[in-house]
Amino acid sequence: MNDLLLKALRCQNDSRPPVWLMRQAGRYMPEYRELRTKHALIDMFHNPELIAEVTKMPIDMIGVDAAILFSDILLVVEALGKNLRFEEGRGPIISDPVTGPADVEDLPEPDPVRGFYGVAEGIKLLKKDLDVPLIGFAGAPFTIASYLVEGGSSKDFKKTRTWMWSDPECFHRLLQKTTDAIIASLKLQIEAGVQAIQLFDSWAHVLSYYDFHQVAVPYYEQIMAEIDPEIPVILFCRGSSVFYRELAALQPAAISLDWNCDIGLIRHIVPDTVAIQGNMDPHLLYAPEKVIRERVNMILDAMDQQPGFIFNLGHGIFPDVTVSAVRTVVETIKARELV
Ligand code: 1CP
Repeated sequence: MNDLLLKALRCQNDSRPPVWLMRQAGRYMPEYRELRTKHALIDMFHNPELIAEVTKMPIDMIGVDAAILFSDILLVVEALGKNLRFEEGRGPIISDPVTGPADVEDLPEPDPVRGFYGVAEGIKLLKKDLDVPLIGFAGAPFTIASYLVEGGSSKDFKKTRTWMWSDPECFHRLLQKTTDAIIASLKLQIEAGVQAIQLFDSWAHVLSYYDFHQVAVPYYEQIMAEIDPEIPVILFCRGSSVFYRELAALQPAAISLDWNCDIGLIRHIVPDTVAIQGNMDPHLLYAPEKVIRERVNMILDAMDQQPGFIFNLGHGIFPDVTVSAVRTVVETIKARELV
């Protein structure tokens, strides 16, 4: 069993750093695209065999040190009784968005099985033959609430921001119901066997510093308090270059940094009981191989001998990068001499 990730999450890794990559299972892989010609995305997220097959793809093909469950942060809206579909070229669509106070009151008690049917079975299948740790995940409340309010992806988050400022009490009730559903979904994944959790606050960077403290931090805290303390939690938010102190103060196992900051400097500021994950610019996967190698090595040099370091990108892999660029990243890390 390759336990580099779990060791690094305890800040006790004494060999080369582990590497996994956000969105490591996805459209940049021809094998994945081939599967997608046969199945609708939403069906794949509920099919245990396909969940296991896609989760394993990057382990076999890229050689990463951890698997992340093939699932989606948006399945949780189904646990809240909402209708979710993914449309080619448009992304996720929630056909019955939350439009006002009455809709918030009408949200049912979360039923994780409604959103995550097939997921626990998929995790159990994976646990039988994975030789790397399996990471489960959820979206953070603000990010999920924004999809519920906007009905899908948004560029300006106008409805979400307007609501947050005009009726904060009701917006917090929505965040609370979302949080309850997220906690239920994480418990389902942990019971089925995931060994670590990452929380994705993909849209946190649209928040002002003040609003981040109002609508993000208290809910991260609640989620962390509710899940099994034995399971390490990685906090990821876009904007972590600015918000890293707030993330580290919650004492998660790790914080995941975006690419706008000096990772070595942040390592010296954040307590050494909190591991650091990151932080290569995902756009560098479009760069020539030589440049990719140089930039990977720069991060490795900055984090040399750090027992709590996990190599990752600052955000997910784009769908149009080449498999060979992704392999170059992993190979460069694995080629580093063991200390
Ligand atoms: O074939 C396709 O078109 C699928 C694209 C795809 C994939 C591969 C979607 C649609 N979801 C996923 C899987 C997925 N989503 C994973 C597991 C795979 C892996 O990481 O290896 C994970 C962790 C996610 C998480 C996710 N989904 C996030 C958070 C991470 C991030 O990138 O910030 C978000 C924001 C989503 C929403 C989502 N899922 C899919 C789309 C098109 C979107 C919308 C993104 C947007 O609003 O811009």
